[in-house]
Amino acid sequence: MMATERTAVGIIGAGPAGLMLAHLLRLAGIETIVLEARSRDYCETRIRAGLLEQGSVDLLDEIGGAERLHREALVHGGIHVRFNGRSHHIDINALTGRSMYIYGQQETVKDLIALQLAAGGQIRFEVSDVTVEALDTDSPVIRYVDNAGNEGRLPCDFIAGCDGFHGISRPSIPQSALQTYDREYPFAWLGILSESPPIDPELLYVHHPDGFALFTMRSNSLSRLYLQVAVDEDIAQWSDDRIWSELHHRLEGGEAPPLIEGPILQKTVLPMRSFVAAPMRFQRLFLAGDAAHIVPPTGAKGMNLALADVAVLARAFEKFYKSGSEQLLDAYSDTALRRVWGAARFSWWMTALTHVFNDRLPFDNQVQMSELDYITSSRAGAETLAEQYVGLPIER
Ligand code: FAS
Ligand code: PHB
Repeated sequence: MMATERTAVGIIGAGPAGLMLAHLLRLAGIETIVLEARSRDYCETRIRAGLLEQGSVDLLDEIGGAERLHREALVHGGIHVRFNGRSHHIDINALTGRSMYIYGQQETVKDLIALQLAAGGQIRFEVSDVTVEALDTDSPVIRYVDNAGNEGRLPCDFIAGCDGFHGISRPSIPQSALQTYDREYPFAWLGILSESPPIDPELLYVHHPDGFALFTMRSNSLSRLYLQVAVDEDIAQWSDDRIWSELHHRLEGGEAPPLIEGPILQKTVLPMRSFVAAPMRFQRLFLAGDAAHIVPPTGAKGMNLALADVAVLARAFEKFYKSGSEQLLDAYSDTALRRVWGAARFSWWMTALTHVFNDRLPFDNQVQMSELDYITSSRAGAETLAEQYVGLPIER
């Protein structure tokens, strides 16, 4: 039986973008319904990003969603950058007055879901066959099948496509109306989650002749480690012993603290890509987060960009519902894309700075080493990295 209801903003996707948007709009008195393909449990346990910029934490504070974060997150003031067998500390807090927060993306998602449901928000999990239509009218519609197999038809004033890179929102926009910018990298990341204590209180980014490596963490007993591997690497070829021996090989040496091993709880190969779709709006459909852009995780920008997009979008909806003005809605795409390109450039730059490219000229490799030397020995160089890494304030 077809259920018909209506809401102001129909949101597709209960990731960081969709959930933050739903709550920002709730606080502005604007109704939403969130439609999510996966189960609540899946969304709350999916391992992804782990580093929050200061601006993202400020946003979570603003909506009253950071109480647990402030109890459990690890607050970082800097990072280590290692090359030619030597580590260099970049004191980001001293250079910018701002900090980073280590807090698993699934924890942020868990907090946002709890916040939204506690406030009476509507999140429909395990929906399927989601499609959008009538985007050129003032009553666009989301069609879907709910988790009991009932067809649903949801007319709304606006649709927010927060359904990630593989969602249905972006592909619903005619190709003629969308410009896409794409860059694939000739390598991937092998990432593990291990039950082992961090070897240092802060992150360690390593340029090694055999490939990039990153040491990060989720807590004082859970570490997250990444290795640069071939673009088509087969995880089945990587036993836990092989992973640990390669991590020892790239992360240790000189004054670096010894790596502490532990049971590997999860291991995956992550593709590396930069992708931007513009504009981030088509008629009454607005894209936010990974639905519109992907950055390589080297700069830890993915989740933070998703949150920044919806901070801008929420302000635009608020102005529309308060004053009828579409000025900020019309400006949304340009405003969001300015930050998106900044983060896309920084993420590409951090990747080019720290990874091994087999097709590079020896001259280029020397330039890379000189750039590593510059950002770790010049205050201006370190400051450039620091202000982008900790995240520029969200303009909205
Ligand atoms: P999300 O992808 O998080 O959320 C989209 C939601 O939409 C999902 O819940 C999905 O189930 C739902 N959805 C999809 N299609 C749908 C449909 N048709 N109907 C209804 N719902 C639908 N960034 C880092 O900085 N560090 C990392 O280590 C890191 N690791 C990552 C690992 C992986 C495997 C991936 C994919 C990304 C990773 N990222 C990482 C980037 C990540 O953090 C994203 O930028 C972030 O999840 C983007 O948030 P959203 O835009 O909300 O999209
Ligand atoms: C992570 O903690 O998963 C992480 C942190 C920083 C990065 C990438 C990933 O640059």
